[in-house]
Amino acid sequence: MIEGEDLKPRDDAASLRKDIVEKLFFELAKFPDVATRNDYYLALAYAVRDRLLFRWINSSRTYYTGKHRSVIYLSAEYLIGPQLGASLLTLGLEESAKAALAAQGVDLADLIEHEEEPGLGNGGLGRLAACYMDSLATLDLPAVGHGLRYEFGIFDQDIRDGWQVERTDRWLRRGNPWEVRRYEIEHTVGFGGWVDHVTDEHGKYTARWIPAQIVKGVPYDTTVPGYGTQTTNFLRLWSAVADEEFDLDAFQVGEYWRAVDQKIRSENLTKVLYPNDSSPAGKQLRLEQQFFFVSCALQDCIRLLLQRAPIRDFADKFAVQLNDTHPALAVPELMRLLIDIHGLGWDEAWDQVRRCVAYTNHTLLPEALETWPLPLMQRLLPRHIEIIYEINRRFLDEVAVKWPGDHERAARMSIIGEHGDKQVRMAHLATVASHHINGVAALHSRLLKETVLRDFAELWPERFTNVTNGVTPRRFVALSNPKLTDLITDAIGDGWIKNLDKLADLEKHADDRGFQEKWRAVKHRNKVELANWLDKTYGLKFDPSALFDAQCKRIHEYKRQHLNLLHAIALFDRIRRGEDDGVTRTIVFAGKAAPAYRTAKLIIRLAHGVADAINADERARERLRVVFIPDFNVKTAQRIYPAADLSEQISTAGMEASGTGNMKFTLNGALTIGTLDGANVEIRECVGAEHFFLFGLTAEQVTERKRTGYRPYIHLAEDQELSRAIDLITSGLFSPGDRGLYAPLVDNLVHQDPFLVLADFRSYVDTQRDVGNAWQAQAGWTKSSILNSARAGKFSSDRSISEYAKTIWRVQPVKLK
Ligand code: NBG
Repeated sequence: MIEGEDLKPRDDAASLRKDIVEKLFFELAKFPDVATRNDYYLALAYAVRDRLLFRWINSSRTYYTGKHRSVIYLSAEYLIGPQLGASLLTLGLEESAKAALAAQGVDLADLIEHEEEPGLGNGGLGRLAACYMDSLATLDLPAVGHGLRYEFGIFDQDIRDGWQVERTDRWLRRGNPWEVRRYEIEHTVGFGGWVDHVTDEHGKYTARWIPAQIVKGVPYDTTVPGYGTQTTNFLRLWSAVADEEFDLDAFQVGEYWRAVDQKIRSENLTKVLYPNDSSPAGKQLRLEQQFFFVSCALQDCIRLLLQRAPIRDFADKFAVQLNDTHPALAVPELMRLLIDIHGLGWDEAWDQVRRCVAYTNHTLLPEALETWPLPLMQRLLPRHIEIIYEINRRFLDEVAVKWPGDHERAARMSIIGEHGDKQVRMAHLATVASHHINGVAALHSRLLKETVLRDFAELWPERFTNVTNGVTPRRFVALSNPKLTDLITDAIGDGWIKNLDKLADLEKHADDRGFQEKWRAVKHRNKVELANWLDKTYGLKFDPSALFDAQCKRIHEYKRQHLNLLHAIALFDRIRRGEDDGVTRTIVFAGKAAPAYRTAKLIIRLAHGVADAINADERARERLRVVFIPDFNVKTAQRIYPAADLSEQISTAGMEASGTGNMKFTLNGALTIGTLDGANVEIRECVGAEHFFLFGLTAEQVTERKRTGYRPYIHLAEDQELSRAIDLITSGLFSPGDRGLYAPLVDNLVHQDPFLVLADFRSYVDTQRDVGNAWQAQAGWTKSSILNSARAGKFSSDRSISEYAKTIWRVQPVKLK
């Protein structure tokens, strides 16, 4: 008999080389002499995948017989990044792979570079989901991430004449070697139609939903290996295909086109990711996507559960986490499945939901809180809307008991919003159903309780908690910053990769001149590499000895890239006026704008305008550069963090829920200039106020300014440097031939300034002067840089996931057999 162990792939270079050539032959039908770079990439990826599958099968076998509870992570987005390098790191295969390929005359680095990442997310929220999957596996926690397999992920960003231009992301065009399609699993998902209410011969009332349209969901699985453990979990992404049985009637009456049209429409469901960052699109297709994937996920959980346990064990077996409100339809869908399909009564079903569902909120911005028009939801999900109404009725009874006669409060709390057109408020639905509701940083969780969910926090204070975000040190240090990794590991051993608090051992080296020297050399080398890559790829130039000042994130007014630009313009203006503080700076931007977000796109245009004007000025360009790196994604992010000296975290206080880029920069030794917003607050607490450049109004002061009537133009009168910067924009210096180009941006700043850019300008620019001074005292700067890394242990996603596991999910690690 063949046993699993007999199949175990061997990891030495010779075995791996044989496997690669075998994959070339038998998967790709190529012999080495004619194999392209993509062929070699795929062959290596398949060989690596075999090793991942081997681990995965062992995990699945353990889970299959176990009695543990698993995490079901529901997220509409996962930004997992390129897989090859990360898999080699986890499997400890880098050296063998390098040698195996070298023997074939192929360069590993070239194949890693070749890989195109699946951009199945917009930004922080999707990347957080990916970091969490990594930590779940690393901590041996059984978990499945469910999501959508978009055929086109987030658009690729080109820059033409300084403008963002979007290109479709055809990430699947060269094949995706990392996924496994599961042909044996499929679930049907209904839309539209009507509901029959029947009372059977035993007097039992039942509802039966007769959908008008049926779509099939099929899963594609991607392994998620844990680091330093054999545990391997998986991500299950659902893809929509047409339901043949349904199409058949149309065929029978000869309506070929109707049948085909139906098929095309079904398959459109998972075609494309909505490219909005923290602001919902309100489109029917988006609602369909949300329902589609949670329905598939829950049906899949029930399928697995019923193989071994009765339906009543659902909540004991699964902890269902809603990553923002995008998967909130899981609440009525689970109710429907339990009641209509599996015969539970309302109370029993609600008890199951309440014991397994928890909700993470990721934003306070009112415009970003999801609501769906009631008529749309009624038409698309007639049974679910009945269930939502019943949940709401019972919930409002509870509110009336606590606050009798307080109709205003009841209206505020209702799941159905009655202002103007009726809406379903997804955050309320998620909150009412969840045993825990958490924000993503201490400040955010506090503001959540004080503002958007205040009434709920008064009703159920015990349900509210905080879990500050974290990032995986595997991808964002060990993989992306190998030189720093070696330096740290030489100094303190490699335990920090799995236990990031161990970075604290670096503190004792912070004053050591020799260590500082090496630390600085690593940063410098990383900058040189980035500079070479930028020059080669985009012809963009910067001086690696300059202070590398970086703001990399989605472009949004609340994140205030335009505040950063006003500073750049002020520096340019100073240089032109003959003031020189002796600091050479490169100010780097990277990030995508939502395609319909005009102001964000104009900010990108301004960044290019400023960059061009500086470049054209011989004196200025020696001191100052503005560089916009196109197409920010996980792959480019991995190049930027290791090279950064200064991390820009300058959102209006109270607006950024947490931020996670801030953590990635800190871990890689960048110092932060930032407001007291999101996780910046905790980063500053950890690294120490003297190693953090704080500026700006606090969240409370921001609220107060707005309450008392904020008038931005008074700052123009008070601050000459500010008014000159604004004048330079309107002068046309940054838009030759079109003076009015930035008028919408400038008018908005001067007259409305909803994000208090002008109010924070002086404080920001003065603090940037402190940055410049600190930079010139190299030893002090390097010491701060070391301490930033050393004290950032808290920001590991392993810490976040341990907190979720203990306080929210009540799940235990499972050791593999
Ligand atoms: C984003 C916040 C970030 C936060 C990430 C991850 C949404 C809705 N929110 O501040 O803007 O870091 O979520 O929690 O995308």
